[in-house]
Amino acid sequence: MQPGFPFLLALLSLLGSDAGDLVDLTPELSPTSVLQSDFTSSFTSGSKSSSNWSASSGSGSRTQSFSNFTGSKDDRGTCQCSITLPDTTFPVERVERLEYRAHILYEKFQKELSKVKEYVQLITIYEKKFVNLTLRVEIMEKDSISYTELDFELIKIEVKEMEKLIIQLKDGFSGSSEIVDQLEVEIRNMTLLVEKLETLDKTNVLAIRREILALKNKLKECEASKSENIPVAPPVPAPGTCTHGGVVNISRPFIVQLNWRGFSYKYGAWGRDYSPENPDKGQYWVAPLNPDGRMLEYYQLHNTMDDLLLYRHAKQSRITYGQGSGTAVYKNNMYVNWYNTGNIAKINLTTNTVSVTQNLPYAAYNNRFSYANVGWQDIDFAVDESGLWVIYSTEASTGNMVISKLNDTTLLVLNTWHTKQYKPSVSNAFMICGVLYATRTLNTRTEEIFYYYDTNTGKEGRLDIIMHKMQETVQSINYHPFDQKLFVYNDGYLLNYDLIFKQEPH
Ligand SMILES: *[C@@H]1O[C@H](CO)[C@@H](O)[C@H](O)[C@H]1NC(C)=O
Ligand SMILES: *[C@@H]1O[C@H](CO)[C@@H](O)[C@H](O)[C@H]1NC(C)=O
Ligand SMILES: *[C@@H]1O[C@H](CO)[C@@H](O)[C@H](O)[C@H]1NC(C)=O
Ligand SMILES: *[C@@H]1O[C@H](CO)[C@@H](O)[C@H](O)[C@H]1NC(C)=O
Ligand SMILES: *[C@@H]1O[C@H](CO)[C@@H](O)[C@H](O)[C@H]1NC(C)=O
Ligand SMILES: *[C@@H]1O[C@H](CO)[C@@H](O)[C@H](O)[C@H]1NC(C)=O
Ligand SMILES: CC(=O)N[C@H]1CO[C@H](CO)[C@@H](O)[C@@H]1O
Repeated sequence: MQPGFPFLLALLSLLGSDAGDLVDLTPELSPTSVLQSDFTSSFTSGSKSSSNWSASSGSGSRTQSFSNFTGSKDDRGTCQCSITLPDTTFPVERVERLEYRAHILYEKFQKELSKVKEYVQLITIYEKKFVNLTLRVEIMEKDSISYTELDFELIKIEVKEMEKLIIQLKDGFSGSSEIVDQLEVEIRNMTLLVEKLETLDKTNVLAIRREILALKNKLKECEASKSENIPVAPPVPAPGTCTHGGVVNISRPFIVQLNWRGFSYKYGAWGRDYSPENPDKGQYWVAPLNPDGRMLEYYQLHNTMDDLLLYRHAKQSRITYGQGSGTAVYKNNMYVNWYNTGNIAKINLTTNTVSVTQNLPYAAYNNRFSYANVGWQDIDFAVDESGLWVIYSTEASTGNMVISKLNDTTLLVLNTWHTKQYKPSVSNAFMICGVLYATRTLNTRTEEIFYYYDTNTGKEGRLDIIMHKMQETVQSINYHPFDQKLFVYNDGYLLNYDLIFKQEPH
């Protein structure tokens, strides 16, 4: 007999259906007193509480105690002892079968026991995991911004796995176990909590994250396709160069400030000196006309844009012969139309003295062919990458725009181009890379760069680039080759525009 049998019995009964083998064993025990006594003897040695087992489980007259025996001494002094057994045939086979069954059951029990140990270990592990999960969920609950969708997904997967394991555990345990049940409830709770957290995502963190991700991907795609299409072209042409296909668009205006003389000085010009030798060192100049809209008398210079913005460190100068707002500055010299004449003058900005005057051949002047809505600008200077230009009209050109390249040292005309664009119907004009661009007024809020003349090719044509403005009238436009900006004097306000050039692969 196995000594662990009674324990096994007790345990198997706990395990429910697995103990079913024992149920049909029980009736076999009671009718056999011998079996009982045999059991009892073994019990007596191992377990005190079972010493009266045989007496209590008796049923009818056949049940007898093993203590019923008689002893005697024969005449030779030999002790004789005889035990009377009520059943004459001892069920050896049954006992052996029982022993075998007990053995099988014991092995089964050992297996179950090791399983239980395994489960206990698993449960410990999952309990730890659970604590970890709970902590994480608590952290997520506290800080609603820091959790991510991935966190949710991971926790969901883990909870799912644990649910599966718990179900397996339950199947393994045929009976019910409190720990397992509790764990199951907790896992259900966890699932609900995670779901609730997701739906409680009031700030739409997840949705926003998804959108950001989508946008990022779009950007990536865009960049990828961009780098496919244009492998080496720089985003903008290098400052001061002409490696582009001309102006294709213009930014909205940046309002720099009101001119230093004030709101009533609606006429004038401003810009930045350009010298190819020091392209980024040019001074900023502001030249408002007198309130008559004709005479240029005072102008100011600033070394930096900051100074200009703060109206500080200004160098103010006075001249007595300037006319109109067609002024330009190139290599530290200011170029103006000499008052009441068709002459042009060059003023050294360091000394504020006239260094050269020249007659501009055949140029119309004194409002003969000025710009639309702007008086006294029959002669308009322009500066681009290649140097100094002058835009005007002649009687011979019947008021159409004439472009001349000037020697900026001598103010002599180097070359002249005749356009088919009537100057008084143009609101203003500027030069970029040898191309004249002309604007016209669409309404009080917009101008249009509508015309170009390319002195490199002699070609002219239409454009339709919309140019927003702040006030009604554009008094002057000057271009700076290094900044690649337009400097616009707009009814007393100083505006800047960024130019967008056509990318030209070479
Ligand atoms: C055993 O049974 C007898 C008779 O039923 C009883 O008097 C006795 O107290 C019992 N002993 C134990 C240890 O239970
Ligand atoms: C939870 O477990 C992970 C590893 O599985 C660990 O990185 C993390 O720090 C744990 N969190 C807590 C709160 O214990
Ligand atoms: C499950 O959640 C309910 C309510 O949310 C709570 O009353 C219960 O104590 C939780 N059970 C466990 C085991 O955490
Ligand atoms: C020009 O630029 C403006 C923004 O400054 C933009 O809204 C417009 O669509 C552009 N036009 C063209 C034809 O690219
Ligand atoms: C301006 O005049 C000053 C003094 O005479 C001279 O040093 C300078 O070179 C002149 N600048 C230009 C651009 O001609
Ligand atoms: C401009 O004139 C000066 C003086 O005559 C001369 O030295 C220079 O080469 C001329 N420049 C051009 C571009 O013709
Ligand atoms: C206590 C008890 O059971 N005594 C029995 C012992 O055996 C004799 C004869 O076999 C019976 O007469 C007694 O009753």
